[in-house]
Amino acid sequence: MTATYRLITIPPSHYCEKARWALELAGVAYAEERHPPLLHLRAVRAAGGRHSTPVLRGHGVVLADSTDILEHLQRRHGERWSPYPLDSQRRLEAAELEEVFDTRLGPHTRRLAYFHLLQRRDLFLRSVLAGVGRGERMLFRALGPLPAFLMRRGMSITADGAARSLARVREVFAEVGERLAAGRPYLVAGAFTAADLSFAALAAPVILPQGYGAPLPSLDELPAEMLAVVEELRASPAGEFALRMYRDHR
Ligand SMILES: N[C@@H](CCC(=O)N[C@@H](CS)C(=O)NCC(=O)O)C(=O)O
Repeated sequence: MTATYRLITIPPSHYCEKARWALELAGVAYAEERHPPLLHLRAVRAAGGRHSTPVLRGHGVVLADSTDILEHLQRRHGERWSPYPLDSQRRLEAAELEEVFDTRLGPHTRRLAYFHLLQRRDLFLRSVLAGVGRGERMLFRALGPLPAFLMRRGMSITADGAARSLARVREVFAEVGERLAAGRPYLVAGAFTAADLSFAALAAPVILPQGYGAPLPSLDELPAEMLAVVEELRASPAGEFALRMYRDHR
């Protein structure tokens, strides 16, 4: 297959994972171009994006948001997998849940994970530099503590911020758990949709599932405090659900 799409990413980014996973389910060929945080800006702008990853470019489109990418896949490549149900009520439900996870879950799992990872330079570098080109790898290392400083400032990554984020994550996990309590296998209707994919991908930084599309730390190398969080969330009904989505659909 010829890769006619380019996907600009930050390797461990869970919004990028959302796009990668969807592209793969849709059976669409793409070439991923990985950049570390901050150094991603030049590549994002050159590809026609604003400041964030993922950016998907090709076939005459530039899409700078993960949800826009899923909607595009539905419109143009929906034969193998349809992210949104065809029934309009269910479609709305899936899109609303996706938005909830994009806005109320993603920023908090990210802040929580970075809070712990930034205290372990070895784990942090391995994760953000995975698959990055040699020049940017060297430059990122040469910048020393500056990227971590700017990331902490840009995302308010502090102990208080991480504690608030953990509370937000627990809230969304509880809501998802309640939704699944009726014994339903998926969040909307009887099929795997954008809602399930978004939840699992955006929960991934605190669940650390097998099959994630970029290297994440393994459980046995996590700082004790982060391990406790991951174990708690994995054991919840929503955490078990996210792990199952990875097992069955990734
Ligand atoms: N709503 C966006 C959010 C994407 C996002 O927050 N991406 C992060 C990586 S996890 C990013 O690129 N942050 C760097 C920046 O915004 O400068 C989407 O769904 O694509």
